[in-house]
Parts: sequence; C-alpha cells; structure tokens
Amino acid sequence: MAADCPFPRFALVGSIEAGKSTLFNALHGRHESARKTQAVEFDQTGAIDTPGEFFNHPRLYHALINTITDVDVLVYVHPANLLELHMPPGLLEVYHNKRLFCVISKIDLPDATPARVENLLRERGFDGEIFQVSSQWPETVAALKAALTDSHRARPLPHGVHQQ
Ligand SMILES: Nc1nc2c(ncn2[C@@H]2O[C@H](COP(=O)(O)OP(=O)(O)O)[C@@H](O)[C@H]2O)c(=O)[nH]1
Ligand SMILES: [Mg+2]
Repeated sequence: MAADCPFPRFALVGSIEAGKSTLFNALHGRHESARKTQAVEFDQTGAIDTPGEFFNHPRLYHALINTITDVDVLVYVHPANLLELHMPPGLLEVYHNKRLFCVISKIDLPDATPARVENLLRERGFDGEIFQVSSQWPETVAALKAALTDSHRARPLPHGVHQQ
C-alpha cells in the first residue's frame, strides 16, 4: 500500500447497476457518471471496482474471488430499491481476514426503501457496518470515506453471512 494512500485496499462488489462505479468515482472526488465497467479497475491506491457480471454470473464467481484476494475491506453495494439478495456462494466465507462494509446505494431514488434493505441484509447475517449512500449526496459519500479511512487502524474481524 502506498504511504500516502488514504484508504486500506478495498473492493466494491455487487450486482450490475448497483452503483459501484459511480460510488468509486465519488469516493475519489470524481463526480462524473460512470462508464459501464468492462474489467476490474484499480486506482493508484490499489482500490478495486469490479464488473457486476463477476457477481451476477456463476461462471465468473471465481474471477471475483481471485480479484479480492489482496483487499483489506470488502464493500458490498446493494441498491436501496432492490429487495432481492443473491450472494455468490462462498464469497464472504472464503477469506477470514477481511472487514466487510455494506453500502445501501441510491438512497435518493423515489422508490428507495433503505430500512427494508437494511432488514434484508441483517436477516441474511450481515453484522457489520451498513452505510446509506447516494452518490448525489456528498455528505453520505464523505461518511463512508471517513469509515474506510478509519478502518486502516481497525483490526480485521471475522464474519459470516448465511447463504439463501
Ligand atoms: N439516482 C441515483 N442513481 C445512481 C446512483 N449511483 C449510480 N446511479 C446510476 O445507476 C446506474 C448504474 O451505475 P453504475 O455506477 O454504473 O453501477 P455499477 O454497474 O454497479 O458500476 C447509472 O445510470 C448511474 O448513473 C445514485 O446514488 N443515485
Ligand atoms: Mg461498474
């Protein structure tokens, strides 16, 4: 990790269109809309944005699991208007030395139900921190950024999430 890196190495994972790349840009102070993510994208700090296909297509699960090998924090991004959760089997169990953050994204949408999504995540065993974020609302991105920065100092916690 670079000495001047403000973050631990983190990877954004989640479905196609969850808002990962827009958030990735916003965390880096770039407020342009994201292009479709065609490949794993690294920034200069080693943070990773992953294509949603890695998450949605079983034949690409191994690519996702390999991609996240070296990250310290896994950030699962789930849209505030989606009440389904299909987690690639093993994704969260395979590494026990990572911290897990959940982001409920797009909370600005008119049909957003972040409290229901949070219940869904809790029911499925996410016991870590859950952040409610809109990439259009800088203060929510800043809160996530502060927590990521802080997790530099945090000890990795084991976690387990139920498969459906
Ligand atoms: N309303 C709203 N739209 C968003 C937000 N974040 C992303 N989007 C839109 O959702 C779509 C998918 O975003 P993208 O970042 O490419 O998702 P990815 O596939 O997870 O990387 C794009 O049209 C974005 O402009 C948000 O916080 N609020
Ligand atoms: Mg993307």
